[in-house]
Amino acid sequence: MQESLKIASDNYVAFTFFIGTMAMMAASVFFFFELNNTPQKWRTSVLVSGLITFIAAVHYYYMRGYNLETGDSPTFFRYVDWILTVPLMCVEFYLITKKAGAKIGLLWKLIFASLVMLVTGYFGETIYVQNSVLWGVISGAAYFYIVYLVWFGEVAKLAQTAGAQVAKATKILGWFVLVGWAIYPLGYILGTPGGLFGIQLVADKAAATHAMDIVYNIADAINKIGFGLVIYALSRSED
Ligand SMILES: *C/C=C(C)/C=C/C=C(C)/C=C/C1=C(C)CCCC1(C)C
Repeated sequence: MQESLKIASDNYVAFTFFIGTMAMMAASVFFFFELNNTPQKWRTSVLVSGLITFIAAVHYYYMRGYNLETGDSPTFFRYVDWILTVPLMCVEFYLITKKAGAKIGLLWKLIFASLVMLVTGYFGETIYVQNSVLWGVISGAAYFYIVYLVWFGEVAKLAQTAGAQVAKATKILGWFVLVGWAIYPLGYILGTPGGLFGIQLVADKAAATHAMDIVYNIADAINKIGFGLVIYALSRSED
C-alpha cells in the first residue's frame, strides 16, 4: 500500500491534484492576508474570493489523497466542492452589482441555476450514466442561462450603471463564465460514456476518467483563482 502512495512521474492525474491543492492553498493565504489592506467596501468580495479557494483547497487535499490511495476519481467530493464554491461565485456577481441596485432575487436566480447545472451534471456522471447526454444537455441549459444573465441579462445591465471599473470587471468575469466554465462540459464529454451525443471520444474507461479529472483540475485552477484575482484587481481600482 505504502508503495502506491508515491506519485509516479507519469501520473498526471495525481500530479494535477497535488498542484491544485498547493495553488488553492497559496491563493487563499494571499486573499486572506490582503484583506487588511483592502478598502472597506471591497472587503467582503475579497473575503469571498478567499473562501472559494479555501473551500477548494480543503477538497483538493482530500481528493488528492483519495485519488492516490484508490486510483479512482473523487466524483462525490468534486461535486460537493462545486456545490459550495459555484454559488459563492454567484455571490461575487451580486456583491459587485449591489451598489448599482442588485436585488436579492438576482442572487437566488443565479444560485438556483447553478444548483440545477451541478445536480443534473452529477446525475449524468454517477446515477444515470446511461443517459449522460440528456442530463448533460439539461445542465448545459442552466449553464447558458447563467451566461445569459451575466452577458445580456440583469447582471450585465446593472454592471453598466455601477461605474467603469465594475463594468470592466464584470466583462472579464463574463469571459471566465463563457470560456473558462465551458472547459467543464468538455471534461464531462471526455469522461462519460457516449458523452458527445453518443460518440465515445476516449474508448478506454480508465483513460476517459483520467482525462476528465485532468480537465476538471485545470479548469478549477483557472476559474477559482482567476475569478478571485479579477475581484482583487477591482478592489485595487479607483471606483
Ligand atoms: C469552481 C468550480 C466551478 C466554476 C465549476 C463549474 C462547473 C460547471 C460550469 C459545470 C458544467 C457542466 C455542464 C455545463 C454540462 C455537463 C455537466 C457539468 C456539470 C460538467
